[in-house]
Amino acid sequence: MPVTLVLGSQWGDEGKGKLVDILASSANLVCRAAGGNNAGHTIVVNDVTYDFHILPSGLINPSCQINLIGTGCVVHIPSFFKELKALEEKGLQGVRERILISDRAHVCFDLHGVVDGVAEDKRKTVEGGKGVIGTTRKGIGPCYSDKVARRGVTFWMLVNEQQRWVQRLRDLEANYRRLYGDAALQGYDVEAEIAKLNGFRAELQQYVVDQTPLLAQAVGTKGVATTSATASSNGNHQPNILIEGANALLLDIDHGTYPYVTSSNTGLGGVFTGLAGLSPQSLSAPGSNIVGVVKAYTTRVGSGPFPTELDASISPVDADYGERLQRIGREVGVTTGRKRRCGWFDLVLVKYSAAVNCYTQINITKLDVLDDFDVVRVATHYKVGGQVLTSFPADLDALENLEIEYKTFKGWQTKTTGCKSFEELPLQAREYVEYIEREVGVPVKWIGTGPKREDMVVR
Ligand code: 2SA
Ligand code: GDP
Ligand code: MG
Repeated sequence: MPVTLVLGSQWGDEGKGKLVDILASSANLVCRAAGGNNAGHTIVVNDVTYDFHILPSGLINPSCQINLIGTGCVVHIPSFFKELKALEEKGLQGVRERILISDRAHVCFDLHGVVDGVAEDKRKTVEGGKGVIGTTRKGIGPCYSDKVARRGVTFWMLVNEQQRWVQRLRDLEANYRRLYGDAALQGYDVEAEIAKLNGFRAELQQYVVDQTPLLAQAVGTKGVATTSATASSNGNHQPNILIEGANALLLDIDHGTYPYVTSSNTGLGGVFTGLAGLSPQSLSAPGSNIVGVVKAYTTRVGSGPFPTELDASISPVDADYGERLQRIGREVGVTTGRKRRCGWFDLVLVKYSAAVNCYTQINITKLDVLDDFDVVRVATHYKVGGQVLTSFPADLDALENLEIEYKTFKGWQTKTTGCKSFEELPLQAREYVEYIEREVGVPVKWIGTGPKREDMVVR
């Protein structure tokens, strides 16, 4: 059975959620592999806007019987329930019957959120604030740190080992109080958090599953027990599987612009560590694909190097292009409401992303945002000291001080929203897409021309 991975190729917010929603119409198992409610995926269907953070976007589609939050994820439980409720209030049916959480996923506590904020505030006071990461303050970094330090709490522990998880949370609190002092954690009440989570435990029991047999059976791996969850998926024992990437390759803890990254593996590798049971061979099944979602320009929210950023440090004209991308593209964080930084398309970055994530298909998104531009630029090469770099550098100082070569395209200055086929797109827009396709070396299968589900040209 086919497995489709949808991965962010730049710094996030490429429009992964929209593609997942479209592909979910032919999937019955949608999985999140990594991350937490730092992610924000906006989907517009029938003029209703849905925001997803920790829940998989497959929930919009009633045919998606299983929506799994995988082992590689961290879940803030009150936010999980708040998001379920928000979807129900927007009229989605049966969401509680279609959501599962891996028993090995980790619990992201309120404590982690508090500590995330404390750590960010502390970074502001060091080296003139250079170390500020611009996290979402959702506790993602501290939660993954505790997981790696082997003192975190899994969902299995939470629902089965009452005394143990409570003790662990108390130990975590004591640890952070030692590290940051009582004043920093003022206002955090561990007993209140324990009581709140105890209130959720009974309902949580029904969502917590052993993910490995579920996925292994879904992909057809031999020698695993049938689980009631996969057996009941549409009566189909080999469901179409869709993996919803969160964040993006340049935010990957290993392959991104470290330390200005999130704390999980957001790239291809994280799919396999985060979703045990999904064999790499399943990707060679007919119809399987790794789809890179690539915005037609570049955005970044939070700190860190951004070679093609269009801001006042370059020129007022460039700052104006950047401001227009931000405004027309409505580039505002779904989770935090922060304005996203904007810049031209960066081919060096996307080629690097394709090399790491091995895309077999690309979805170019938000092409329509460029519709009114007189020119559109693509960064083709990075240079340091006049020398062209042969790959995306690990050296952040180099990334901050690059000379960049751009190719300039004449803008198409014609509306692309509403175009139903590639041929209907204006000539210059087609040339722009074909150039990216040729240079990245991966076929462009979808082109986004607006936020709505129907604003997608399929080739
Ligand atoms: P964190 O909170 O520890 O994961 O932050 C670390 C860095 O990762 C960035 N990050 C994101 N970048 C883009 N989009 C994200 N989701 C939201 C959205 C962001 C928002 O969809 O708009 O609302 O601000 C996301 N989540 C994390 C973050 O900015 C840090 O640079
Ligand atoms: P994700 O994190 O990759 O799922 O992306 P986000 O949802 O955070 O950000 C993408 C934003 O662009 C959302 O507001 C989408 O509704 C919107 N969007 C997605 N595709 C398109 C497109 O092709 N054109 C336009 N104009 N907006 C789009
Ligand atoms: Mg997003």
